[in-house]
Amino acid sequence: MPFTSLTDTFARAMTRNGVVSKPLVISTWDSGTVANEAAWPVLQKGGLALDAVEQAGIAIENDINCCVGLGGNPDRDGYVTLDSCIMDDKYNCGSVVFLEHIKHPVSVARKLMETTPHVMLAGEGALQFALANGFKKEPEKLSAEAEKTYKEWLKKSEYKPIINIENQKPAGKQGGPYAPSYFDDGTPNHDTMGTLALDKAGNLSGMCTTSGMAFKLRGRIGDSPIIGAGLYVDNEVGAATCSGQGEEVIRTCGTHLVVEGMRSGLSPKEACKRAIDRIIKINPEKAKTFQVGFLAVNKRGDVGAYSIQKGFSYTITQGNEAPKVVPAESHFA
Ligand code: SD4
Repeated sequence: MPFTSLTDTFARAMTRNGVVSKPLVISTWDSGTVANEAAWPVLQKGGLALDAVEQAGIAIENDINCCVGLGGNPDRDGYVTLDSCIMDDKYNCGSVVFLEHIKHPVSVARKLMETTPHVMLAGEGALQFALANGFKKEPEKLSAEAEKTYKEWLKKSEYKPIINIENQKPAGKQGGPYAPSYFDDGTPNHDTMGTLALDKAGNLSGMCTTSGMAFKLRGRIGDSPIIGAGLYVDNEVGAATCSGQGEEVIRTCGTHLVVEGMRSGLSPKEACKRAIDRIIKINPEKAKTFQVGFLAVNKRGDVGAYSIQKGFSYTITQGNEAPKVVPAESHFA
């Protein structure tokens, strides 16, 4: 093995303070514990980062929560539509958007990545692909939690279907009548799961899975299934994922920006901060009304996060430690 490659391998295996930091897995939010617990056994056994992140996605899609999987909140017409993507250490990626009736969109995204030349499938075609590949069609039924939240939303939002929708103006803190940034009780309208893993061999992979913003306009796609927006993995440099208001992430190619920041020498946290600063700079007033949080890891296993508003967190699992929830620093206190 040539000297440079040995040095490189050595450098990649160590963090700055000399502690080996792989394998590791990080996921958005404190609900990342569920994801990490599913990913960790794969990594511990020396398995692939790709397998680990898929397991993370499956676990959270099985969970009933507001914002991921068929148990999540519906769009404004009452249908749950799912978005997910996955990316490995060789720039292979797969994505499904506006997928209905399928429990594990992350696995459909992986199937697409591994068995076709394509990167993205939408709606009816994505469903058709899933069914053709043995995924089961689940019945159209809201989880009890989602049904309750939806009924509540219908009452308070004085739902009026599709009348001059383009003319509707953002409404105060809600940031728009279709997909509120915050619910009336103050809880944020997001909890997308993004997971990044660095395996024993030093390779990175990531996935992102969501039911998107609750009560979104039917057919609306967020950042989560878009490569370079909700997820990006460059095995030479690092990987990033995010959660929050997808439109703001799409217009800045958020996670690609974070990874390029790391390529130019920034730490994961600095790179996340720079991407957040970019979003805020576009419209500092508007930035007060929504949340975006980035999460990143570099090839050495250094981890960092940064968000616009307080409250974003991530879960990290490494070594023999139990999953640890870490609050991210934010622009606004
Ligand atoms: C979206 N980014 O659809 C997603 C929502 C989200 O945590 O992050 N939820 O825009």
